[in-house]
Amino acid sequence: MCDDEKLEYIRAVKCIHELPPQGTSYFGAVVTRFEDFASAHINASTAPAGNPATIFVGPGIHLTGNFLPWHRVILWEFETALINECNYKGAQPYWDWSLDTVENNGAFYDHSPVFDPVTGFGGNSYTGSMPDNTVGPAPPNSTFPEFAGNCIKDGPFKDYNHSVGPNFNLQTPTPRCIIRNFNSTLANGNLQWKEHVLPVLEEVGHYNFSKKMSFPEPGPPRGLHVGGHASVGGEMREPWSTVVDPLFYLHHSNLDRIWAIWRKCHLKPLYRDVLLTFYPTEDLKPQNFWAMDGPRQPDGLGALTTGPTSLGDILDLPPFISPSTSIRSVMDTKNQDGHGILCYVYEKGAYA
Ligand SMILES: [Cu+2]
Repeated sequence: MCDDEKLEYIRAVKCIHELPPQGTSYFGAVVTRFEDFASAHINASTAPAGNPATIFVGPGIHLTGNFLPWHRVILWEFETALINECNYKGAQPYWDWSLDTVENNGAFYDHSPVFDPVTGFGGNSYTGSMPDNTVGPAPPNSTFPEFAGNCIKDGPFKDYNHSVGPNFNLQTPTPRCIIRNFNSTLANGNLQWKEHVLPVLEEVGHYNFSKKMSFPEPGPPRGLHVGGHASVGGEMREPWSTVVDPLFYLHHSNLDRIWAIWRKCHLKPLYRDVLLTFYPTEDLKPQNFWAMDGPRQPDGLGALTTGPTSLGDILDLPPFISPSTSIRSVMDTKNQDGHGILCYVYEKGAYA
């Protein structure tokens, strides 16, 4: 993107921060239109069982078959709102964080152009990074701790307050700044193209692909999804209220782009027909390839919902965002089969 395009996107994101919310009758904590979208993510992520904050309890959107489709639809609706409500003239940008890792001629994550104070989203916390072992205690009813970080030091969102969150709070306005806590070690250890993205693209079967991208294995933050969140740190590391940092949309657009690249590579028409006819292994069964098998267990909390996820499954969205829609409707970004709601493609990046 050239600087004019970056500034136009930032203008639109600031604009949507300044519009009034539409979701207050559902979620008492939202105070801006931007937070309407944040509340949709918090809500769909589901709170622990019994938490009254969750009104539209869905099957959860992390560690699940609907992980990539749900995040795709919220990106689409966010972009649509920027265009319709803030007269945005561009497209939703993605952040190829691999360009900010050592792989790219020794690039240093903290100096990413994405963090530029004028043409980007501002940088680290005003106190710099602090060790992750300073994270605070887990909030009530949650197994996730409050993560370390301080208010961002500069950039267009430095003085913005958010009222939804932390974590799954949707009803009590809790004004606070965006906190960050950069971790370049995590970026270099999770976000390089050749070492980390390519092996994910080589996975066969949607379930394996999605799992490897999102939560490859237990232990410290790792993988493209969690690694990308945790490298920014602070609020971005919160499973629920991560969306109050606008970087959420850039990070998830890149994951969505990698999904689109994966589909392009693995869904060549002939190859697809062969798969659908023979599917010799579990991974290649049509339901795995198309429809994302696997358990749905919201954020590792609550009751286990068993798969398989199907193309007909509904992606929950609150009515002040858009009508809920099916996974089928977001599988093809170009809607070539006519079942869809999307119309976009990703511009070619440095590697793919
Ligand atoms: Cu999410």
